[in-house]
Amino acid sequence: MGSKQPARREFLKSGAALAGGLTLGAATPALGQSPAGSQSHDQHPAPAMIKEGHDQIAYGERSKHVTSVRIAHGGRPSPDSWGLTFHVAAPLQDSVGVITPSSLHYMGTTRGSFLPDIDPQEHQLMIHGLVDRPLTFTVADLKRLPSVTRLHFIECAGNRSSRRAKTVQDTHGMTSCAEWTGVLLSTLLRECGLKGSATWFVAEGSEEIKGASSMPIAKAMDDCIVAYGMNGEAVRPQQGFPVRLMVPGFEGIFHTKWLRRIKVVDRYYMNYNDYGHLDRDPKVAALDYQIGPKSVITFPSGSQQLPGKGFYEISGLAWSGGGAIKLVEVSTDGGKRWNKAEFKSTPQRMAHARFGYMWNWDGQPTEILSRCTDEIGQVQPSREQIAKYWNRPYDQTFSVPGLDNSIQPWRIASDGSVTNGFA
Ligand SMILES: Nc1nc2c(c(=O)[nH]1)N[C@H]1C(S)=C(S)[C@@H](COP(=O)(O)O)O[C@H]1N2
Ligand SMILES: [Mo]
Repeated sequence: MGSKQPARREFLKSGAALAGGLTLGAATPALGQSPAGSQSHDQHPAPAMIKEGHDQIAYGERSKHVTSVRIAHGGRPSPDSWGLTFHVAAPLQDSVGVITPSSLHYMGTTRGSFLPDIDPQEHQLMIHGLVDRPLTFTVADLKRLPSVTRLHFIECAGNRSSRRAKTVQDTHGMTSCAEWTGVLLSTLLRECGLKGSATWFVAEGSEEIKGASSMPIAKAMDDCIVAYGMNGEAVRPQQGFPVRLMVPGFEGIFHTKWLRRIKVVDRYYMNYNDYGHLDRDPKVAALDYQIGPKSVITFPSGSQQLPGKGFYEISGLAWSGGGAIKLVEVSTDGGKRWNKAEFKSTPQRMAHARFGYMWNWDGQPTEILSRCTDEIGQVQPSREQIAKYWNRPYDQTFSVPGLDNSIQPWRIASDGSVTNGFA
């Protein structure tokens, strides 16, 4: 804890610090504490009952009072009038903890796609090319092999803030984090036996567009997962059922969904997806695939409303392709002073980390920001720093070249309304 941060107990002791509406005096006794049982029932009539049909008993649904949904990203409707699905962003403003529910996980498609409807009994993954033994694996084969379960984020390279964006869903919703289960790709490649000349591999999906990408073989042998499980169940169709590749920390496009083929090769192959990286030197391109250290405050964030001055827990997410998040700092005065935030659970490597910072808002207009540092010491930059790095003039119209991991400011007005600090 930074020494400047008032102890939480101070907030809780002082009724004056409580935000409007949160008044301890109005608290009523909990059930069972009331001396006269019947009286307390009158005060607190039992809630109406949810009438659940067979379907909802067999497979649960969320409360009708919880309405947060994904939205089309980048102004393109999804599905469009031909039924093609495009990018949809996760509602980070309503997120708690670090796991994105599967039904709210962002979805990325490189050029719009129809979701392939794959029968897992029929599906096969082929590994061939520069290997001693080309092999095919059914989903059942994969499930017989030793598995790993790891928390990992995915983030689309198109996840960027702009002055036009209103909410954190617009600015940062193209990232999500889930618990993935599957077989390490290194396990499969060892079964096949890599030839000495193997330096790259190409992963290919099953749909028309294929979603093929070239990646360094070192990454394959390090921590890639051929995943069949997501958040305790089978990977969802939108996320690549029955198997998808997880390439922890790399740009989203490499996480090949509906994975059907891995070809081991001796050079960078130019695929449909790789054309986006044409301007990079293939020898060092792999370094550019990695997501930089990034964080964002999800509460309070754009379009939300603070009811009044008093204490709030500022909450947000931090992640990096470089490993685990080591430090998150929060500023509540537009970046003059930075305070150490607290982690809500142990940060995992290449996974979202949830941070919090207790803030006593004095009701004055201000700007709140977060920045993070990862385990290899990379620090999240501001837009101004990025502009300086690229030798470009900085103003509101500056658009970050490549991946945008810049610090996101949220502006708090005296009426408690929250807006994008870049606007
Ligand atoms: N086969 C295939 N894999 C794919 C894509 C695709 O269109 N086809 N889209 C990629 C892109 S651009 C992203 S950002 C991620 C998104 O993963 P998600 O939809 O599970 O969030 O999947 C990647 N894998
Ligand atoms: Mo993407």
